[in-house]
Amino acid sequence: MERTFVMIKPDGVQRGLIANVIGAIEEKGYKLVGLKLLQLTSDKAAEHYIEHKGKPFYDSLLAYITSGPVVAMAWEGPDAVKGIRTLMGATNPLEAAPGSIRGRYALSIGKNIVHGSDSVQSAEREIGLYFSPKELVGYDRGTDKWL
Ligand code: D4T
Repeated sequence: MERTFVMIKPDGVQRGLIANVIGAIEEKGYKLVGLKLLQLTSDKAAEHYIEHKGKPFYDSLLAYITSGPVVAMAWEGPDAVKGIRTLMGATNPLEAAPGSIRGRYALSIGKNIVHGSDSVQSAEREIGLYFSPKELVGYDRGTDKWL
């Protein structure tokens, strides 16, 4: 069982896609274990995207991700990191599979609706950036045995 971090970025919130993104992940079978709406500060955004510091798109990435509220979430399920990345589609919406979240809703790499952790280590780091342990809620669902 794995946990992963997912963020609905400012364009996803502004375009009214919160329910669609949550629905896509929930319908697939993953379990929501943490959820909050927040406005990122520059410091928090820099911490989140530390691996991209110095890249050509870094400044615009920080401006974009702090441009409005985001939805931060932790999701749980078997192979959740890889499975949810697949559900989101490729980073560049032009290459994202048509039925994926980015394939359905996004047009450009600079406004690609969602973020999902790219490894188990990143997931642990990112969940820790946004949630304290007591804000994560583990629970059983009656449907778990059907997945
Ligand atoms: P995130 O982190 O948003 O889920 O994206 P990915 O994990 O799929 O992709 P990434 O880390 O390589 O990129 C982070 C973020 O930067 C934007 N970006 C990326 C951009 O605006 N221009 C670019 O050339 C790249 C590579 C999009 C996602």
